[in-house]
Amino acid sequence: MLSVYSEKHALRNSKTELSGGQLVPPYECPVRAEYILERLKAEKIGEIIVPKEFGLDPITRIHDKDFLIFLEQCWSDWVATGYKGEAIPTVWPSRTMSSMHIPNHIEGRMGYYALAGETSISNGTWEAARASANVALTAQETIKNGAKDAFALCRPPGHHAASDMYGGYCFINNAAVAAQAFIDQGASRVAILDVDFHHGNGTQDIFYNRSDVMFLSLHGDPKEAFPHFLGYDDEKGAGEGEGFNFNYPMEPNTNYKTWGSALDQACKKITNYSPDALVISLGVDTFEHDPISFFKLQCDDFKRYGAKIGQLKLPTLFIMEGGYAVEEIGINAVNVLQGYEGY
Ligand code: SP5
Ligand code: ZN
Repeated sequence: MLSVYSEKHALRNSKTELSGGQLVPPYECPVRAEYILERLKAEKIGEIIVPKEFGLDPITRIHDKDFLIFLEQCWSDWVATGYKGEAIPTVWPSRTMSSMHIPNHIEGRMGYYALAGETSISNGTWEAARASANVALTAQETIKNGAKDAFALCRPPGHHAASDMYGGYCFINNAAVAAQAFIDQGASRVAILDVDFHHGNGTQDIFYNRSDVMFLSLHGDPKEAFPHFLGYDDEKGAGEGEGFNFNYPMEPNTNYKTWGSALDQACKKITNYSPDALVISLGVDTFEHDPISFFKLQCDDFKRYGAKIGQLKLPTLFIMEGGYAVEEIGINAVNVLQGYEGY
């Protein structure tokens, strides 16, 4: 399988994450991508290419233009105020406040566009996020041109980002941008299967009213896990999109037996939908030793579920999302690809 990787991911190197009331070194750190790259090479998964530049057009098919301008200018606006730390929001348009007006002050703009406060923005964040989207689009293009699958080693991840919201370590929704590219190139139906530990709230939100992109997510129950306010199993889609959104929330300590049968159910939905392409939001934070998650998948389980995805026999685009047990991140991510390929 061909992989796409950009060294520019390393420009996303913020020093702080707000976690448990402390500013800690971010879980979403550059070494994650480097370990995956190393494992791809060690296991000889296939050719590794650099991304092409696709510009902003395919990104604005998914994201609000003013949101993208905000992301681009956030760090310089923040620095211009004289603030010493990295850019984090401190205020939000909470339930009974107005989100009709976008403030001018950077503090207000941060809160307007942020869906969570753990994710600091700093120098290089925008450039890395753009490169990550180009990685996804380059891998997508190889499938459009006839490849049967590809792996986009995206960093930063994307599935929490909505049309005009960032957070959960995500800025541009790489999976949504790639799925939309398939549609814009003539696909009738695309399925996005999100196996990251966290609910793909951004992807769900983006396609919630559409029937041409089915979204299915297996994740930690939002009653207990980030992003806390979306991902319940009664969220089925709306309007045209009703019946095209499926959530499989699972409780703490879920093991592969339970997780794998949720995957089987999701796979049945995908088969019945008969999509032209399948996008996998591939997070490996379901691993038993992940530092911020609570599922109990073991290294070999990643191979097993890769094989199930392979049995769908669809053109398949793997997009890297989360996974924070960095020592094993390469093994677990590449195990999915090897299981998929029938090893
Ligand atoms: C792409 C992705 O996987 N994003 C995940 C973002 C989760 N951010 C908030 C996590 C809060 C977890 N708190 C647990 C702290 C353990 N010390
Ligand atoms: Zn995650």
